[in-house]
Amino acid sequence: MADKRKVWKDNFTEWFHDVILGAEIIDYRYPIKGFGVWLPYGFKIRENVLRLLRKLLNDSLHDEMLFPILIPESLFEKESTHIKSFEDESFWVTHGGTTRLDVKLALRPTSETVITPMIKLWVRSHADLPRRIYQIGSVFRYETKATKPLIRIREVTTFKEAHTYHANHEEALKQVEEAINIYKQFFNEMGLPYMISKRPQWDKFAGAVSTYAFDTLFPDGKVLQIGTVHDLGQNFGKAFDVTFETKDGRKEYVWQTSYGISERVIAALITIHGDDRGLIVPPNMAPIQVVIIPIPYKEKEQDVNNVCNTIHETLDREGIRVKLDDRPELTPGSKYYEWEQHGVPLRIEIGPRDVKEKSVTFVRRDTLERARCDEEKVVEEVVELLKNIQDNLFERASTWFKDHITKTDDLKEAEEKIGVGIVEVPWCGNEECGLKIERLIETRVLGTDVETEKAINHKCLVCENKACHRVRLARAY
Ligand code: P5A
Ligand code: ZN
Repeated sequence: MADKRKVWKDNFTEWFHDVILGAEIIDYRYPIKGFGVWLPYGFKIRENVLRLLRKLLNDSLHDEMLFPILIPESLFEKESTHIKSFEDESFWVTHGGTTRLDVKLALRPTSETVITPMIKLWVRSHADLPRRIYQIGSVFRYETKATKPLIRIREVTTFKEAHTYHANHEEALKQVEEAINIYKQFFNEMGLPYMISKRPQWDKFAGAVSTYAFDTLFPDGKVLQIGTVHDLGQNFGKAFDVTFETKDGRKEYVWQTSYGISERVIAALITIHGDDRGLIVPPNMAPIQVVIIPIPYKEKEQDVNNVCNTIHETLDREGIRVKLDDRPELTPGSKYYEWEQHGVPLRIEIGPRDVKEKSVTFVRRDTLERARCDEEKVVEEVVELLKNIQDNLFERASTWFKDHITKTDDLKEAEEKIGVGIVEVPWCGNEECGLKIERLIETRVLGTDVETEKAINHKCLVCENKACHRVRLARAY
């Protein structure tokens, strides 16, 4: 199916900037690069996203906590791979007032080195494990690549990070699986298509044994990493000397995982569902699910307004997030424009004909189709339509996503398809070949499929030796 969204696709960057300001999501004109202000409408979307995340985590035995924002250099540098990667990417506090500090303090870019030393105080024996905690707050990364609204920012204001501690590696690996399942549910509810790849060794999280990443695809053919799950092994346990007593009285280092999500998922929500008119917010996440717009006609104003008020009350009572836009100074047309741009999934129009026929008119934001129903059936119809819109958005996005994945054994075809989407090619598994292909066709190796990581009967695209995987390639944000 051809995509009718033209501006969205051909001029994606401009489209994205227009939408986040036009729909009042976030304003990055604050005079520090990569720092922004959540606007009221964006804040409400963020709240809905976080409500879902909190529910999924609380229901699976995670405890929400809050840790300090500063890390003394002496702690931060304990895990050597971790500090190597994050040292240059951190903001550092060097002074208290005008006095130079004895120990520099980093603004946390992530909190492994904040939480692990505290776990050392709390965990004594296997009976204290497992422990699953998470926090939601700001982290700071002095990103060197160009910053991008919601996508690559320097104050990540919506960083949900989970950290778990276990008595053995099997249990930690089970937690990795559990985390992947939690994120699958999360993205399904958001209506976002994704693929999960085991990142190659040279692109894993600093300090991790393995990294599993969720990637989604943008209209410009580039992938965006929208979440990661890491098996940290005992790397931090050893660096921070966190031991516990096992069942048979031995001392062992603790096993860890961590997984994180940021406002990038809101960038994905905006981008993947939007169209040439602006945002389309899936009903599950929409601050306003239904907007009612009166179409007053001379002498019928009072009747129209009465019906609008009744319907507003009826829907509100049912727990539907509904708004009646009765601003008298604006024309219905300018209201349509505004709420379409803000992505309200369903619009109800009520005019003199509707009043007379005791009916209401619907316009759905995803397809722009119109429909009518009896006034007394309005609740059932709204519930049904919202569900329909939610499902349709996910399906449309998933189809588009699948249509942009190409499997090929041919280097030339891989090169052609790489600017359009994701390409899967046979790979021998050697780092050298992986890095070579990244240079050869200007791409990124996303990694291998976690579920079908079995041997295949093909030749590596680079060295022509036997391939053991299909590896995914794409240009990436
Ligand atoms: C897991 C949580 C971590 O930091 N420590 C705690 C682990 N992993 S991560 O991959 O480095 O980050 C998790 C997710 O955060 C998003 N992200 C960002 N979003 C916006 N701007 C940034 N500068 C930024 N950096 C990371 C990514 O989605 C990443 O997967
Ligand atoms: Zn090879």
